[in-house]
Amino acid sequence: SDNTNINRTQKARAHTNIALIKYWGKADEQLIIPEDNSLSLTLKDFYTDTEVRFDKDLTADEIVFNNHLMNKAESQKMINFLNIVRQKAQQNIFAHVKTQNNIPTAAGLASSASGFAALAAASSKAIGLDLSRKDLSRLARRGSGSATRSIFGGFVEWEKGNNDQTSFAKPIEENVDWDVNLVAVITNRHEKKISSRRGMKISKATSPYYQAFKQVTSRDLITMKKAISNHDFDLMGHTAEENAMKMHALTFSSDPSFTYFNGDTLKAMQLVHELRNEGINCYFTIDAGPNVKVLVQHDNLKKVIRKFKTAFGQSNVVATVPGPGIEYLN
Ligand code: 2P0
Repeated sequence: SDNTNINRTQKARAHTNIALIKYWGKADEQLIIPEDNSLSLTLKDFYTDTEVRFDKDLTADEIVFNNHLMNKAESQKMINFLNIVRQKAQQNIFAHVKTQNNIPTAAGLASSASGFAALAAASSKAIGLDLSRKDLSRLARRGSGSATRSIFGGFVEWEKGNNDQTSFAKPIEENVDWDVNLVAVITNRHEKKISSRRGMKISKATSPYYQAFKQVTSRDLITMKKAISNHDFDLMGHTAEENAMKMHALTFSSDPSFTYFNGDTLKAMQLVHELRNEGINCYFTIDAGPNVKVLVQHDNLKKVIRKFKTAFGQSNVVATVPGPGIEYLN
């Protein structure tokens, strides 16, 4: 086929996102169609840069992650994703992929969201597809659910849809021009033991509270959208914290039961409660790992940072603000 322009390097940057209304369960595991809509905030300082070049002389994909050449097992999810891209472009040609996580102070906040969003953007463009952001969101979804949302900046909603065509994210407020800050508290830098993929599957199959979670999540989503449109920080923070706890209740109530919390996670949650008792309005949310993210406004930011640095150490506390969607770097 005519692929004269294909042997060129395409670079893209995608930022990670933090879910304020959690995605926890799939209606379709193959296509990654979620059980419920979710809503997230894209973050400025945590991102992945990926470059892709398709090369007809290659006999397999070659993937370098943080300067380390991945073996077949490590790169299988990304190879599966590139197979989808090749199929869409009707090209049978392998790729050089170089991907770098730019997460301050090393691991702990590594994310499949920014990883697959960056890979979707770089690989689709490198192979000659010119996708709209909606179609890019649909493509990123095939790599990892949370990546669906990282195509867009600011506050983003992933509409669950009911098939490959209708399940994609939409921006709610791309340029967040009001006072929202996030402080990430790293309590453990090691990779989680139970992947989100496995954790949500166990929860959906076994937690007696799963249907209740679906009901409250649809209500929380409405409240969250109202909070965002009114720029109501306290309603946003409170709703995010409550929704996170409902998600984590699904892990505790699964069979076998499990949790992403460690002792320091609980300590960080307690510090947020203490700060609120002191009149400092801040709220936590926690993903499928032990690290805690604290939402806070500018006037209280320094106090919150000081409190967590004292408790967890200087290098384990990183502040950021809302960030942009996909960027092509060339
Ligand atoms: C989310 N989290 O909405 C949820 C809430 C964490 C808590 O990690 O199986 O890595 O690749 O679709 O996107 C979502 O898990 O799982 C996730 P897959 P993903 O961000």
